[in-house]
Formats: sequence, C-alpha cells, structure tokens
Amino acid sequence: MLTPALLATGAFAAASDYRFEVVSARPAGPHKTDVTLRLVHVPDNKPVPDAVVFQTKADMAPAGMPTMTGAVAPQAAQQPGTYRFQVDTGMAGGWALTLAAKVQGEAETVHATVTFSAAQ
Ligand SMILES: [Cu+2]
Repeated sequence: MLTPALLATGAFAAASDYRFEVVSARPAGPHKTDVTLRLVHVPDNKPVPDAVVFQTKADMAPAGMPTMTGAVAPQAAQQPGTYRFQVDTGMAGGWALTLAAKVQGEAETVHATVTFSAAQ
C-alpha cells in the first residue's frame, strides 16, 4: 500500500520558506543609506514580525568590490514585519546586505542576501 506522498503544507516549515525583500534604500546623510527590508513567509506571502536579526554584513560585491565593506546599524522599524538598517555606504553603487535571522517558532536560522543601490 502506498502512503500519501504529500505532507500538509506548513507542517515542516524551513528556513527556505522565508525571504527578505528590499522595501526601500534611501540616502540618509553623507555616505549613509537607510535600508528597509520586509521579511516574508513565502508560502502565504505574509509579513513576519519579531524576527531577531543577529548578524549583518554589507559589502560592494554586486559592484565587483567584495572587500569594500560598510558598517550596519539596526534602526527601529516603522511597521511590523519590516526591518530597518543604516548602512555606511562609503561609495555609490551596488551593495549587498547579508543577514542571519531567527524567526519566532522556527528552529532553522534564516540566511539572506539582498542587494540595493547606494546613491550619493
Ligand atoms: Cu566600492
């Protein structure tokens, strides 16, 4: 006898079910960019509040300068499910923001890299 191959959706949530998306990247003073991200639970496209972002890194890998890095400072977010950071973008161009986050009730760490453009 065959057992059903499909398990209920959501029964086994995984880190790959979550995605960080760029909401905006705005200049915030000289060589600083304010980056707002949204964390989405992909299967139902719902925003995920209260995740703890515990590791961040910014570099210019998208512009071919992976060794050019910038400090990342978390900021208060305006909306649940969004996450805001001020990045020291020493140079205009393409930047990558890499994060590790813990989602409430999820055992796996969510790793993500988003790209944004810094203008100055
Ligand atoms: Cu650069």
